[in-house]
Amino acid sequence: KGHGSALIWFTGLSGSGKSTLANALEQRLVTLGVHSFLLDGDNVRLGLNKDLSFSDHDRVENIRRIGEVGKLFVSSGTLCLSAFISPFIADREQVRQLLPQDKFIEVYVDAPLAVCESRDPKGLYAKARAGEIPHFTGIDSPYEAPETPEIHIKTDELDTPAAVDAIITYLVAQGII
Ligand code: GGZ
Repeated sequence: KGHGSALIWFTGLSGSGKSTLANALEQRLVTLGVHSFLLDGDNVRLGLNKDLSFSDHDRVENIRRIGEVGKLFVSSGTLCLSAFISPFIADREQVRQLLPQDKFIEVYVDAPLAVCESRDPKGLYAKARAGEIPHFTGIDSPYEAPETPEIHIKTDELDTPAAVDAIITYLVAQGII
């Protein structure tokens, strides 16, 4: 069945649950017969953007390129999901400006730093605290939270299926799916 295209932009700290939520949403969309495509670190930072580091300068370029790729997917009619920390408000707003107003959906995947740090699925926070990973977001590199995201998910209060439900409800209400 037909559906609208859009760029669903997940932003949040490492360990906040962006990838988990984006993957769960992708699975749910499959069951609804909606074709989508997920841009994440696995398919972008290891490929298109493998020349980029985690300096502020390179993060800006990382997000700029992902925004342009997302725009291409949207212009092809795809529902595109993207899951990157994207720590800077200005960069996310620049991506928003690439798209028609109703086609950029910012999802703030919100968990307190202490919660992300306690999850530490890859042990990266421990390494960052030990000084082994410089410029780690939330430790010695900033994260600028969205002020007015389209969707705000507190992952320490809502389980993944409920969070997916909230996003699906929004997409239906907007007439996107
Ligand atoms: C933050 C880092 C860093 C530093 C490596 N700071 O939890 P993860 O491992 O799987 O997700 C993080 C990912 C962040 O890449 P993004 O492309 O999403 O970042 S940004 O949007 O800011 O460009 C983390 C890992 O890469 N990682 N070094 N210094 N996260």
